[in-house]
Order: sequence, then C-alpha cells, then structure tokens
Amino acid sequence: MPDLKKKCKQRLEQDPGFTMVEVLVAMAILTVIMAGMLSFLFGTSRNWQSSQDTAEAIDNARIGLNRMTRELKQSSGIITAQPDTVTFEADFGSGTETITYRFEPGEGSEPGKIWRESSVADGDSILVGQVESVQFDYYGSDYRCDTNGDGVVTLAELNNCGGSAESKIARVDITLHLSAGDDVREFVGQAWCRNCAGVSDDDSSGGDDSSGDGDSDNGSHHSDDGSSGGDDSSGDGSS
Ligand SMILES: [Ca+2]
Repeated sequence: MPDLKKKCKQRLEQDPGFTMVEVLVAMAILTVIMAGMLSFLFGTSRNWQSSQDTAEAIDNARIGLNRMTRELKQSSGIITAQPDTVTFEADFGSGTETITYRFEPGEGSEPGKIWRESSVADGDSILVGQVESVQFDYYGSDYRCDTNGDGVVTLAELNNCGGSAESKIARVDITLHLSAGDDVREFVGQAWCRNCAGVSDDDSSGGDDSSGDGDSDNGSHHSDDGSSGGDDSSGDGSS
C-alpha cells in the first residue's frame, strides 16, 4: 500500500496538469473559433434569405407587369394618362370596371409600390412591391397627329391634335424599376389597346404577341409581351 501511494505521488509530480494561463489561452482560442463559425453561419443564412427575397420580388414584378399589360390590352378606353398613373375602363365579363394603376413612392430609402385600384368593391390591391419607379408612356396610332413626322405619335402630339388626347391613345408602354437586393432591375412591357375608341383593327396590328411586331419605327425598345426585363436579354426585335 505505501508503494501505491508513492507511485501516485510520483505521477502527480511528473504530470502537474494545466496552469491557469494555459487554460485561459485555450478558452480564448476556442471563443475566437466559435465566434468565427457562428458569424459564417449567420452570414450564409442572411445571404440565402436575401437571394430568396430578391427572387420573389422579381417574380412578383413579372406577374404584376404581365397583369398590367394584359388588362390594358383589354381596355375599352384610357381615361387619364399620367406618367405614373393610368386609369382605364375594361369589361372582363362582369360589366365595365374602372381600373387605376397608381405608383405610391416609398418613404425615405424605402421603395414604393404600384396599386391596382378598381371600381369593384374591395377591389384595391398592391400589384407590385419594391418598386423604385414606374413610367407609363402613351402613344397614338393616328399618324395625322404625328406633327414632326418621326413615325411616333406621342402624347404631346395627341394633346395638340384636337379633341381628347386620352381617347386617341392606342398603346401604353410600361417601364418599371424594381429594387432587387442591391440592384435595381428594369422591366418593360407594352400593351396595344385593341378595343379603344379610334383604334381600328389595322391600327392595332402590332399588338399581337408574335415577335417582330411591326413597331420598329417607334424608337422604343420594348417587348410586346410584357415580360422582358430584369436579367432577360432584350431580344425584342424592335431595333
Ligand atoms: Ca412624332
């Protein structure tokens, strides 16, 4: 028994364990490593969420733009034509509805949104969020109003062409800038108002969904299906 005691004492003397300083240094190193790993994990998670949000915003913008162009194509007449607001009438099968697309700017650095306001009860809704800006451009198809002879009948020319300019609008171009993550992406759409007063079948021949739509003389760079933009190439045939 005294032999065992002696052996234990000897072992303790040979292996004195860790000093307090060594323990503190080890703990400090461990803390730094853990902090680095947590930071990496949180960063990855944040980036993933951010790219999910961006993808969702882009999808919503495409859907919203498609809806605007589709409904404007079915319009029976433009009522008010402002750069960031358009009001028109359309009948989607349940009577004439008055629809307004209106841009509401955001506050401070917050992006804005596009509202779809309807004469149908409880018909107002946000059509597209995360919007930096939207612009509606209006064109006519009565070339007698093309005073400068450039083949494009602008709203300014329609205003000087007698009567109501709105009633002569045949086409609405939409340019939407979306705040997508750190980027601003542009989406463009175009809608020929086939049923508008003063638009004959011949006038709206450019409004079909085929590419190469015959509006190469309009100087604009828009596609006809309302879905190009963002990261799409603009192969819209209107060079
Ligand atoms: Ca012109």
